[in-house]
Amino acid sequence: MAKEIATTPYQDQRPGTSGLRKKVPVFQQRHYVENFVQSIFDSVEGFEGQTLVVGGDGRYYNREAIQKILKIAAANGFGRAVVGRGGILSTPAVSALIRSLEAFGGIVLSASHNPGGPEGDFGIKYNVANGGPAPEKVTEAIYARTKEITSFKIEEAPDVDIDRIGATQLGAMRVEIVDSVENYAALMQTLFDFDRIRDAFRSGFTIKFDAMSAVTGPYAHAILEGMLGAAPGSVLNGEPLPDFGGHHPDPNLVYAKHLYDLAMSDNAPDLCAASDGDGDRNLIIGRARFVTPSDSLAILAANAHLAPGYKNGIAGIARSMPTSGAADRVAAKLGIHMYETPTGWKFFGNLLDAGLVTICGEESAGTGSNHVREKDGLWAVLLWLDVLAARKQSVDAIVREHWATYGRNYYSRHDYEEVDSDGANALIKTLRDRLPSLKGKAFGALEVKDADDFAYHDPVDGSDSKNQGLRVMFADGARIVYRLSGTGTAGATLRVYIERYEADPAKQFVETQQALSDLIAFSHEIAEIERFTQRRTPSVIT
Ligand code: VG1
Ligand code: CO
Repeated sequence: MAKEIATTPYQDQRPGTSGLRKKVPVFQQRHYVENFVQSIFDSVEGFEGQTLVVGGDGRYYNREAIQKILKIAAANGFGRAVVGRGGILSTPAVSALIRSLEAFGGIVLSASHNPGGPEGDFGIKYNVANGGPAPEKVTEAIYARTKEITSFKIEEAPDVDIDRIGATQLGAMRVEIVDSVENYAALMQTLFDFDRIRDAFRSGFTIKFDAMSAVTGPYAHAILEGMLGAAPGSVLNGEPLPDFGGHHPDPNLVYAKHLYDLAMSDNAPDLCAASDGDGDRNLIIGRARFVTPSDSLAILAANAHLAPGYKNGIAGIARSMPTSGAADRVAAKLGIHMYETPTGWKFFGNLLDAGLVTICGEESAGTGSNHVREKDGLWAVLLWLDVLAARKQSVDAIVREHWATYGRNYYSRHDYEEVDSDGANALIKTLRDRLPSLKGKAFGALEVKDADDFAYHDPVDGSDSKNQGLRVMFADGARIVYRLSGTGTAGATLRVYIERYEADPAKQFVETQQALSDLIAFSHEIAEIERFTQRRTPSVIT
């Protein structure tokens, strides 16, 4: 029986860059999940009798949240819920399912690359019918609703058994438990030449893919080892654990250092790769060659036509503003348009839906295409594999050739994590006020050509997004960008993105931090980082 239960609103349920993310104990507060989920349903229309896809990355509290969501969805009038077995669905797999089932939307349970466990992070994100994260006007409506909500509807019924494939009834709603991997794997087969990749493995190509004890384990086992014949043991940490084995499931050079060390060692496989908690990010390291996410986007865009799914070429490329300009040079050469959007995948949805772009990417290790409306970690690995199999060259050789053709964008991101929020806000405010006076100013041999606060006008729906990051642009094309993270759950995280372009092939092999050292020093000076954050050095460098 559906019941209406009285509740008190919370004031802190504003979705960030990618959904609502908080510490687990915050979500465990009375009616915290119920309020947010009911607010989602209160903010959208027309789901009566429709399908909702539900799944998450398996982190602590995934199962409890799913039970609540199913009961609330049933009481609100959804006709069907489709859930990954055990509650497991990667973020791109949710997106793919929403699209193949023509569902009304979906709910993704994840805090992505943040640690899990009873004291770790949890998150809830709502995706719309195109399979992508809800646009800002929807997330803002949800937030407004959470501040006023006085009751929620919930089906009073025993928990659904989500571990057995099959269908059951929950009130008037049908619940279908489906295989977590099947639909996604079938989609991958339509995009890539599985025979060619299988041949490469048969001829001795080697891979190590680290699923970081998070959601991609089952996908990687089934696709890489199962369908493509990579050697057993190619997938590391392939079992999703509620606390990710106590690790930080963030595939970067800090949290996946063991993979980097392997790639640099004498026994390096041809390709080392990893994905994050919810399976939408990727890390690519060839033998002795780390590929920055910004370069990976550019290289994949330049080579996508080699894969069957993109054989007719790509319509355009989109990248988030802080992502390096490497992909811009590919777009220019291909004669296609390049779109620069604010951080977060939700800004790519309209461009993809309108057919303006085929490939999108972010410097934070997210790459994807029009096959879904989320970034997709395994997709990026498979596209790399297909390109490597087609070109029969090493990762290193492909990267070097790319730089020789297009030039190299030296790029690094410096994160100052969990700094004092007031200090971080003051830093941004002070710098924002100072931007006009920076123009024309010299820093060493570099002169500031322009400085602004990035704003985006969506060419498809005409919406505007302001205050998306402070940009200091130098005359030679170098750039420093400052913004505050919208995914953290403690204090504030200052992200500083530093970039310089080098056209001369003879100067393309300097160590990155070295190549950027003067800009790094200016990044401290320009924003007075130490004064506002009490930090001299970043906590994470990617
Ligand atoms: C970060 C990244 C951003 C990414 C977002 C979600 O956001 O910078 O590029 O889209 O995480 O990724 P922020 O606001 O903390 O900089 V994930 O893998 O959490 O879904
Ligand atoms: Co993620």
